[in-house]
Amino acid sequence: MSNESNYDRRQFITTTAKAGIASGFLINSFSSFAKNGNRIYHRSPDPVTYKQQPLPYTYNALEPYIGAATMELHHTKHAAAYAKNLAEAVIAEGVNIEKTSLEDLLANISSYSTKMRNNAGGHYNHELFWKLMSAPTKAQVPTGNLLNAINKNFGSFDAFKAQFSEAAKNRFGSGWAWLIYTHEKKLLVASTSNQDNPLMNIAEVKGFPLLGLDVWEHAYYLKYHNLRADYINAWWNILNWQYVDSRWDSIA
Ligand code: MN3
Repeated sequence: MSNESNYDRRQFITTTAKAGIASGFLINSFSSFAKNGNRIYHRSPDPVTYKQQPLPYTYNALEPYIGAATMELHHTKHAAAYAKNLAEAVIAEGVNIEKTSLEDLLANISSYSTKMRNNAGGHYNHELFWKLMSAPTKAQVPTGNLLNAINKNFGSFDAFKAQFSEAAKNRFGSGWAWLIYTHEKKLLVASTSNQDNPLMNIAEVKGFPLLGLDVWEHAYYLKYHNLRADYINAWWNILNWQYVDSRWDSIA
């Protein structure tokens, strides 16, 4: 932790330089997750707070790929419920949210109830998900460092996209697909069921989530019905690589 102040300085520069993430997330400089009982610290570029935040764009901003009705329901009903239930669980289970970051709570999720697991995961995942998307005018590929890392880990950008899309398609039932940065400093594609995520100490594959895709039916059913693969294909058009790049640049 000796470089924390250096990191704070770097994070401030990074955060204020990047459009869209300059709105006061400097609450926790570090987040952590556990591996074999050891604390591994990752620099969280943009920690998720316990309270649901407003969408960073209008409901129709992601059209035609995700419709306004889907976004409104998803944010005001589904995601809002996770945030509300998380707030209840935090009180019921005596979590001091001033002292415990959401990422730390996820790293110790096995110590809490199923309600906490489902809703802390649900809240974290959705708050991240909104920021991972933007109107379909932004760059469609990562730049520089992250693109190099993807090429190195997956062979090519297209090979990564194919592997991620397969993971999203093949997740049975409800869940998420992820691109994570592991303790072994590798980029990996993973998927989790329900509202679990790779920050949780119970996750099969653990790591820091660079990006995640919600493949619950509520995320796509109004427009795509049962055609999850069409939703996944469409989603690449609204993935905000600029934001993913900023996450990568802050931890790698
Ligand atoms: Mn959802």
